[in-house]
Amino acid sequence: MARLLDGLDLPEGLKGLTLGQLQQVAEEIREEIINTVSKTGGHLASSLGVVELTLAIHTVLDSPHDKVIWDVGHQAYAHKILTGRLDNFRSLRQYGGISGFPRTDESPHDVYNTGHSSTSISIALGIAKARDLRGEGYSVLAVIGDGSLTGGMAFEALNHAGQLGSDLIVVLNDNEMSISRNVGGLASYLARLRTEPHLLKARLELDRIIKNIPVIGKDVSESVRKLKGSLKYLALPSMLFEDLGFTYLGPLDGHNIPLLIRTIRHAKAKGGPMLIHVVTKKGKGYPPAEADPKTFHGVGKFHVPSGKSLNSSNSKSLSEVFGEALVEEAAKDSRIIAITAAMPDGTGLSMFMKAYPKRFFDVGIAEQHAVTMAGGLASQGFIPVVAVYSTFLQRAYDQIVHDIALQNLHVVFAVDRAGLVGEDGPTHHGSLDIAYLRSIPGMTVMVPADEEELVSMLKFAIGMDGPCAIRYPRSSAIGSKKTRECKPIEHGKGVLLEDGKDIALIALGSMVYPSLDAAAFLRKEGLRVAVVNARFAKPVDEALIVEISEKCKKVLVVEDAGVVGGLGSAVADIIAGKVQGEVGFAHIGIPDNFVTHGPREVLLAECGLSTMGIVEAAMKL
Ligand SMILES: Cc1ncc(C[n+]2csc(CCOP(=O)(O)OP(=O)(O)O)c2C)c(N)n1
Repeated sequence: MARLLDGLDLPEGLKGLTLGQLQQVAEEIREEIINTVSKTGGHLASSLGVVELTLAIHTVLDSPHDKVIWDVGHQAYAHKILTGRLDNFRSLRQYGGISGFPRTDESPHDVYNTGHSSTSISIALGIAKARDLRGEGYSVLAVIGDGSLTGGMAFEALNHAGQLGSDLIVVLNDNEMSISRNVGGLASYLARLRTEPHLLKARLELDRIIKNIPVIGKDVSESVRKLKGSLKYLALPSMLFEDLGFTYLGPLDGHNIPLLIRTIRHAKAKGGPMLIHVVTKKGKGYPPAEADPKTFHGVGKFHVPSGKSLNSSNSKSLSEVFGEALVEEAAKDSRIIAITAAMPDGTGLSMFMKAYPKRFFDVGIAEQHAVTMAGGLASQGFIPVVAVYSTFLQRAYDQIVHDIALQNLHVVFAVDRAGLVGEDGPTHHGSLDIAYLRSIPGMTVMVPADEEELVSMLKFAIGMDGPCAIRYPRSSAIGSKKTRECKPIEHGKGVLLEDGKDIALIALGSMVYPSLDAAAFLRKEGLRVAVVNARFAKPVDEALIVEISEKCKKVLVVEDAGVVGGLGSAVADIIAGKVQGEVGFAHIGIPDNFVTHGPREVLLAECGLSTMGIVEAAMKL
């Protein structure tokens, strides 16, 4: 049967549909999302949860004249389908295909490039203010999840927006979940709003009565004091959003299309800062995702009828290797604490969470707080290990500098998903960490070549003093491909893996094995190639670099990190300042631009970071 979706002129076409037709479109969108994500992987559960909400938004608003901003943007698949990308949707997250996140270069309906959490209200407020300053008249609506609302920026923006009073609609999409179950006092507060709506309504009514009683000078009138002091008033849940200056509407069923349409219309007509609290089910409409929204938050390929993963690899991820090793260390040293910012599973810390619940903290999507809290713990003699993805640690830069390094505190940063991450694309690539960490005084930065080195570095980091980071990519343990014994880690020392005279390949982390392969290839061409595993991006092994540069006279640095400020810059400085005689130098890494999305291996090869890319760069040199 022909789909209604295919015949519509979207998004305008939604406006003339009956409720029954909108519900049919919702089902068709769900099917399209499930079928596509089962082949491409992606953020399934979050997107399924907002299908009705997205339909309601695009039925009421006139995008792109009206602006819709999706927080994180991982839930915007229905938005993409409804705004001109239905035909292309099957290319989701594929190299050359449409992105898994809103992209301004993909559609005028994507107002902002997003991927990191808790930014939507700030963006929306900025756009609303731009509109006001120009005297224009469009609506601005931000959709933010309850998980993303745990990020400090969201509160900073609510605080400011409430005061400015501009027309702005914030839709709080409350599904009780971040990636894992949402955490913190805010989650309990939202639960109370959800479960006791009658108490909330009573509070709102009383608040409105109080607001309408005249206040004389500095003194609050007698009746207000009486009302505020009454037991009834005190027993009611306070209205955080109203106190911040928003009009609160909700909680309402986020799958009820007519109710959503009515409420968004009302919010638009009323004006001022409006907060609509919708309650949705993550994974809605696909039983395996409803039953296990955590697994289906971000999935690889799966079998649609059963929901079973089609991922055939059974080797461990480096995150799991890290998590297991940390549990082992924690058994030996009770000072070890593990901290995550809403990613216990992604970072491999879920084992630790189960084994040592009292020494484990999920702080919510609050990387800044995670780092500074670690500083507080370290100042009292604990050894905090903060496991955060490279791209999200960017957010806590000042905290690393000011609250950790400047105090010379012993905090270990486990920097996961370093380098190119693949299908999530430019917002998620962890290409800047070497540069931003290397520039901090007193920081140690280690990069393991394989799982054994990762474990050794973790042990070493726990045993040392001062701030240190271990950065490792999104990849599996290389297992049987591993060809080398791991020599003990020495602070600031690299390892000469193969000696040679014609050219030295100085490789960092995941580039060590491809460099060994490239050296083997070049040797067949008659070149005597030295290969160094740099191990430390800071402090760099100066003595080894001077020695090998003077010997080989040609040096190629290979790293899966940004070329600006990466290991290559450090090596170039050493060669320029300390090495006698002429040395030919080249450096390959992630170029100075934002790399697109696609399979990690394809993106690495595009940057020249494959065995043959290294061979080519070496030959050129
Ligand atoms: C700064 C930052 N930290 C972590 C993440 C990883 N992340 C992506 S989505 C998500 C959970 C978001 O939860 P919520 O806002 O409730 O949306 P839901 O997926 O439940 O719809 C997290 C932690 C991120 N995108 N940005």
